[in-house]
Amino acid sequence: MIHLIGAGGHAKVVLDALLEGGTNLSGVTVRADAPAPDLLGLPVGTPSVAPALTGLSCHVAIGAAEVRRRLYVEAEAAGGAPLTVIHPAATVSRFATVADGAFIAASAVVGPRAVVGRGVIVNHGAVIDHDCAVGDFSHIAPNTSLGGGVTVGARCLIGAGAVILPGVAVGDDVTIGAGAVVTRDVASQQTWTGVPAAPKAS
Ligand code: JB2
Repeated sequence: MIHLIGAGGHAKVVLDALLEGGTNLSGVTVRADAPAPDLLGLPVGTPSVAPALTGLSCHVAIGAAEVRRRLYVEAEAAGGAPLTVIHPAATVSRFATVADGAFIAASAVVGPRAVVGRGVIVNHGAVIDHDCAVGDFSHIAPNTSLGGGVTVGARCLIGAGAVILPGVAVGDDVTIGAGAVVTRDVASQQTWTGVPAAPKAS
């Protein structure tokens, strides 16, 4: 039995991956104040308080890192077990490590000795090359490319189409703009954009 938490855009992508993998869902929770969701035409429950989740595998399908982190904490407190979801059309090396609650989308590639942290999103077409490490609750957006040995900290957003050159280290809580090319290390809590990427002027 699987319990999906969230019913927005990202939930559709995760649900699609689950269904492609032959999974049946036990339920979907959304915020009580959320508008009626269109979740691929499936019925969606709307409990305002998390139901008892004992014995259920749970996946938090929400893009915002802090919300995703918090809801995993709540789900585990309610007895749920974080579930990793990997689309059957993703390519994940048998020598890679993917932690609990992560999501790997269709056409993503995770190379050998790469480590994908808890609750990470590796979105469509993203490439995580060999020996990379992606920290907990980060989001690697569609069509990004992380060269070999790249490290990305926790709760980062690596924007769509960004490229991070091999061996570069990115800190925690970093945002990299879409299409940026990161050629050198990025300290925590910074936003970098452009080609080559540089700190965004505030
Ligand atoms: O506290 C919460 C909560 N906050 C938001 N509790 C619960 N149970 N659910 C919460 N949500 C739910 O997250 C909302 O009710 C809604 O179902 C969902 C957010 O949907 P939205 O479509 O706004 O965002 P998303 O996180 O599904 O997708 C974003 O991130 C993806 C990675 C979008 O930017 C997508 O385009 C992107 N691909």
